[in-house]
Amino acid sequence: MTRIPVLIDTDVDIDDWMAILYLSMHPDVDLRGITVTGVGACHLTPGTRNALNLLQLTGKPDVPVAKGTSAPLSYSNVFPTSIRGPIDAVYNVPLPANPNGPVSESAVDFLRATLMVSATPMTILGIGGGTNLGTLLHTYPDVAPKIERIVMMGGAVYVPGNVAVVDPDYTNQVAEWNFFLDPLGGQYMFDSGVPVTLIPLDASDHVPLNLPFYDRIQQRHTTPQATFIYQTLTADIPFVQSGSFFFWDPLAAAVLTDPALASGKTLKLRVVQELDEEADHSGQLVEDPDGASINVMLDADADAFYDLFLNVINS
Ligand SMILES: [Ca+2]
Repeated sequence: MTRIPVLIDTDVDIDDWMAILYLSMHPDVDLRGITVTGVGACHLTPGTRNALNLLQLTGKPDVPVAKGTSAPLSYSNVFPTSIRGPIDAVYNVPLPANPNGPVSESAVDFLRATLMVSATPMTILGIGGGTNLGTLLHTYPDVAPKIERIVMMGGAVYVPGNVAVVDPDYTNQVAEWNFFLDPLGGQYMFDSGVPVTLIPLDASDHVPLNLPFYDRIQQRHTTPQATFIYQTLTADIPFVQSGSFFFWDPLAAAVLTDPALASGKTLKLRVVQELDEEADHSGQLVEDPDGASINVMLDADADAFYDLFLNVINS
């Protein structure tokens, strides 16, 4: 079969590392580039370096990496510094150094140029929120027909959000981080007309990253990529034990290659833009008859995901 041409937009968090390595190893995927956002878990410069080094680890050092921005299109919410530091440092787990640097173009310019010259429409895995992708689609709507679809991790439709779980200083109980950090970027993606397959918390809540999974990867990590994932999970074993760690971005990556892993329905959604510091709903996804038609995954097959993920990263 023809391999799927894929671009990844990422905030290079621990689950992004797993999603990037999974797609880089999947036989049906042709990874064409990675764009990094500093509006998320990583800071922009270390995150870009880590993306390059992950490509070195997986034997694809020449896949281009482009730096995006560190500022969201709306508000100035940020991920907790206590988490960003260890993520920037990859928990001090060693990665081989990629001799290449990032491309000179910005993420948005790189995405536009890459999409426009592609002979066939490309698929984008959006695992870093809507800043880079929303800016691209709002500024250059002519790229929309060049995108087959966006598979995006983000949002919470019928389940609670995860913002205050991670940072109790925020009052928001209804948003998921990717939409919370840039509600406008997310809305721009929805407005673009590009088909979106959304993997919200409704789906990822079914796929915990817990000790039973950790035991499996502890027993079976036969490649440098699987060994790296095992080492990073070991480095953050309290998170694995916490009950609040899920396969957010890797599930989205796996749905990109194997859509039958998840199921859901088409909903008309918009992203709440208004910020209310006392009972904040910004970044919430709400159903709206005038909203964008989004293919929303609401359930996922955890056992099938675990088997697929472990098989790909160990092959
Ligand atoms: Ca992410």
